Amino acid sequence: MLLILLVWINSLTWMVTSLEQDTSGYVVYCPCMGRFGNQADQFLGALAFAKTLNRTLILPPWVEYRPAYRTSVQVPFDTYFKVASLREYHRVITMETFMKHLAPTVWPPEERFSFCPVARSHSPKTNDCNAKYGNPFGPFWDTFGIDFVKSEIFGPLPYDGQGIHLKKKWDERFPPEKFPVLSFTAPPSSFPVQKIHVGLQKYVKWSNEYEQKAKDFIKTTIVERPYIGIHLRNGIDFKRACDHISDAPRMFASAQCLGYSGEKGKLTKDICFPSDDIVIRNVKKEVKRIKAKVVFVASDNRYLIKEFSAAMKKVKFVKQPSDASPHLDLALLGKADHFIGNCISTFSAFVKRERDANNLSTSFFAFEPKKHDEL
Ligand code: GFB
Repeated sequence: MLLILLVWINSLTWMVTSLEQDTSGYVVYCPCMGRFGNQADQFLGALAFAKTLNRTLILPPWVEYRPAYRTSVQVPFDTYFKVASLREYHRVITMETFMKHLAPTVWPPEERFSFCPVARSHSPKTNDCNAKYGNPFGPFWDTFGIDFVKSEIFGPLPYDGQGIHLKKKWDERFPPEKFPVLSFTAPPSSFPVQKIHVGLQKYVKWSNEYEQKAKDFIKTTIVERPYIGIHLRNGIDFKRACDHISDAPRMFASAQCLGYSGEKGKLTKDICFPSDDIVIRNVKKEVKRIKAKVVFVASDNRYLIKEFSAAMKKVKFVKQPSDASPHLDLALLGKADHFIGNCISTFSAFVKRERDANNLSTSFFAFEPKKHDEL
């Protein structure tokens, strides 16, 4: 009873203090580049940036692209992830709460400036961020009825970097009293995620809803352990992207297996787009190694369930029913006893980071890490 009371008082205190204006200011941005894996990569850098500037991060909704919709769909951040876990690292508030309770006083319409490193070209106005030009830019800000009265082109001021110097530079140019909200047209962070920010994944925890969905799926469909989770990224978009590996040896999330300086190996076509044969061989090897009873397959295209079942008769292969939720796939891959991912995919990278934070193992298709004496 006492514990419940304490938790209640704690959350009440949080609500009261977080709904007071943070005089150190806020950072908000549109996750306007890429789909979930890309957005999640950039989120970690943006979280670190807000902490460095000692401004509250306004958690933007996730931007999703659904077949039946003409424009992007904005899904509140806390649909998928717990806000409270992020507060163990830094002050955050959801965009919905900020816009409803704080924006009318902290960020009135006449003070809404958009921030971009350089003017966006191919857009209507020159020397302007054109923050609402195109999809998802316009639909994102329209979700909250936000219009901008002015652009602040902040380049060459960097957003990468750490510590007091970066904060000082930003505070000098954009003091919080005059610019309470820094509102970026795109994430103020690098893509792919920088090495120093990878560990922030430990503050990203699934919402109760997704935690429960994953537990239910494990109980009713996976049933037996150990289970291996695999991510097959084999849609046509990825096949096309993999045709360009020779021009981009550090493509997307490749650092997660090859290392940030390429010190653990070289990018190959097979790592990017492994053949069915390679995939089956790799799964077989891990099934044998951990004596897996079940393999959970997540994919954006081909699941190979028939092929796997023919090659491993005693193992059960399962997937979500059609219209698989990407987030439930991610949560299930994160909870597996072993995970085999696609090294280039940022969707796989989200799983790998979560698993690393929980000391769970990951390997990648067509990739053998160099032994120590080969490095
Ligand atoms: O997340 P994402 O940036 O990962 O984009 P990559 C891939 C999207 O495809 C996901 C869907 O956000 C999902 O919507 N998807 C991929 C999946 N795998 C699965 C899966 O196993 N299950 C379900 N349900 N959905 C790269 C991008 O995608 O693809 C690049 O980083 C580029 O920007 C390239 O677009 C072609 O990193 O895999």
